[in-house]
Amino acid sequence: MFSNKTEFKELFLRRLELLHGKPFSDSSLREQYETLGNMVREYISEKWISTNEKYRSHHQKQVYYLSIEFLLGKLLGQNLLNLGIKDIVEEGLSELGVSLFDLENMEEDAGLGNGGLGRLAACFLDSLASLNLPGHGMGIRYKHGLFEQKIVDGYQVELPEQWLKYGNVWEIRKADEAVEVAYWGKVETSFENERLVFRHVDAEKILAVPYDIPIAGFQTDTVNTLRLWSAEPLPNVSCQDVLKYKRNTEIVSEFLYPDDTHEEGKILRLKQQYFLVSASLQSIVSSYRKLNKSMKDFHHHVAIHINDTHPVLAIPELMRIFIDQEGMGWDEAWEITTKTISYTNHTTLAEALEKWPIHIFKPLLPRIYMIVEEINERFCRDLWDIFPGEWDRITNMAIIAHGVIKMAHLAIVGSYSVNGVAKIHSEILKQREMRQFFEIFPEKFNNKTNGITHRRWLLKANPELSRLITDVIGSNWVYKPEQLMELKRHAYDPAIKEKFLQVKQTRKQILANIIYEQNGIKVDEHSIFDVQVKRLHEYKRQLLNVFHIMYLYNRIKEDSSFTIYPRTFIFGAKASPGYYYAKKVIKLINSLADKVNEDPFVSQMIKVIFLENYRVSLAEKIFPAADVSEQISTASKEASGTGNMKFMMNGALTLGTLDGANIEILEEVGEDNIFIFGLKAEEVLNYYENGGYRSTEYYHHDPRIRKVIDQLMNGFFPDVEDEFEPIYDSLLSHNDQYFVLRDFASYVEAQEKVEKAYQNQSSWLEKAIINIAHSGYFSSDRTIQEYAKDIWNISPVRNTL
Ligand code: NBG
Repeated sequence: MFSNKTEFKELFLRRLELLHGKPFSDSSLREQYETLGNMVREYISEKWISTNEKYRSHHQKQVYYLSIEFLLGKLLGQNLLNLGIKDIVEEGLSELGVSLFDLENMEEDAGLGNGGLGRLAACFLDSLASLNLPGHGMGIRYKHGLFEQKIVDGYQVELPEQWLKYGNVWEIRKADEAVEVAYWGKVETSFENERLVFRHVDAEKILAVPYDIPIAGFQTDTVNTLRLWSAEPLPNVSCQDVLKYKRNTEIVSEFLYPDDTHEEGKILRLKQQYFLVSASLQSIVSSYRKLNKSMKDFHHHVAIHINDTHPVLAIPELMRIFIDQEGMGWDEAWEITTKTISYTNHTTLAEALEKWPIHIFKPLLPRIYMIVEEINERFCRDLWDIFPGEWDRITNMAIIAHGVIKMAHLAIVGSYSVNGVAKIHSEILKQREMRQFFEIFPEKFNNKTNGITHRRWLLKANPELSRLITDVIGSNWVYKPEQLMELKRHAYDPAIKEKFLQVKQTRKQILANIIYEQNGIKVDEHSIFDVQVKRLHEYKRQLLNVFHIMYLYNRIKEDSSFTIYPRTFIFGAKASPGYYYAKKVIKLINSLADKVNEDPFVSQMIKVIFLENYRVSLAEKIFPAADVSEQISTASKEASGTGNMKFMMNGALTLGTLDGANIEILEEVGEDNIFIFGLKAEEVLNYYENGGYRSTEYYHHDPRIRKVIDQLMNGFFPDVEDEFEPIYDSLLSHNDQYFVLRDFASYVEAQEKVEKAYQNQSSWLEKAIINIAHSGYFSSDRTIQEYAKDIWNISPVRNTL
């Protein structure tokens, strides 16, 4: 297409005229963005086609990663970087008087996810393609991704997100590959040709139309596919109320559920889950059929991964296809299904473990329900053989019991691999949450510690730091992130430390400018940037962070000689719209921000910033600027965390509990280069099991805590009256389920250590560089290589044009 900037410019001008019917001089930024986006997609197309041909002709085993969320962010910048054409494009545009930066800003974030789980899926896609691994994503093309957050008077207000308002240059609609998905109706059973035949009749059918997005690997010709399904009415459907049918159909892919932990018992959610699964499996099976191979060999050519339990209906759906469409018997279908499907668990929070009431499930998915019932019966029979007479155990482990279907049980029984996402999380699964399953299927359980793509979170997000690293250790780390370890030798070199400091200052200044633009507050770029960005949830304990800031405020007010090193506390968090308590915490952060920032004396030492609408593109500005990474969840609750890895890779030091991947960060960097505090997971779990914690004791015995908690209610925050009563009650009347009071003293102490450590700038810089050096382990390339080898059994295929 183009191989230098002159060719690029010519083509760009011509394409712009063809696409928009006007000369460049009259074109808008949006039109220029669309032109560039289309050019880049076409640039990718040739590689895309040849990658697919290669996979097909080599009969390569391929993996399909089914996920209800893909939190992609913006694609233009990453595509330019991965294709290695960023410089040509940037220079060419600049000669035309256009800034690439401005064009990148025209793109909307593809926010088809809530938080860590969805972003992990996006990082995995980047790693699969960059490692030349045949792996594709399948998800839902929500018309509205995660809501846009506005802060009005300190409260979160949700606006519908509109990423498709101007279309999406990256996708290709494949109308001829649309499939039908059937709901409701009933199942008719008959005996034909000596076998039972099941027919799903009187169903309401909808059309699933695929939109394919190319996923280009980094400096390779491999281009994989992310297939997103959109729900549409079937043409020519005859029904009484066509408008209602259209509405019922389109709503299936209209909204992403804005809840990353609580399960909403909504029929629509179940409809979405089956929509994703049924459409994806039909399309996988139909492309397998084109290989002319026997269905008996399906699992040798196809691996299907389910990202958490949301796509677990893949198990009964694959059974349905094998039995009802391919004419297989149960045993054979079951054998192939359970050799095809693997499952990742992402949480042990009880409220997040999906359970569907039979009275919702059965009428909506009658044939699928029959299959789940059969799976359950056979499983319970097997259990009876192993544990005769142990009714309680069998009821506990059953897939269907007490009127609900337990999706995690179905996932474990129907897949060959079950993994957690950090060492401690996988251990908790084996030893506690899923212990009874581990006892009978020990071989299924394994750990795959999460990772992040260094291409987005370092190369793209922090070009300044990336250049510095390359100056110091050469560019091999870009291809092999574990080689970041080479940096460690240079951690004590004063000249390099100085350069690192300059980069950090540059990035802090960039974020300070954004803060000023968005919040109208000037922050000191030489203060410690102490950051907590993640979904708002009680277990993540933004409240602990808030209490520490309130405590500092009180100290400064009480004692005029008390001083601290200047700090800017930065928050970013969306609360699920129905999560009442989390929204109270957002209001509290904003009330505190006003109190602190408006105080002429206190604000010389501390500032509190709440950045609204936290999302991937904003995150790319935040991580590079952070000094301190707040990872302060109640131990045992955060399955892994991935933000912790992004901070580390950008040279921030972790202040955290021994939870999730924090533990592995500690193992990597050593205790001198991280700040650990608080209860350990064992201790927390022990309290839950045996009792023994009384939050009021901490309230009465620690005056610092008492003062802070009283301030929630005593008018300290003007004009909010009893706004924070639910928080107050949860801590004192409901015994503080997340141990905020219990960990307070230890947190304050750790914060004091952070402050002291920061003031020894030279040693702080060493610690920061050591963190970057060790962050290679947390590249999703490492994670994906482990999945590829241990779970999926797939190997790289190099596509050369
Ligand atoms: C989240 C966990 C995080 C973890 C991500 C990715 C869910 C259900 N789980 O700790 O809370 O990092 O998954 O594995 O969203």
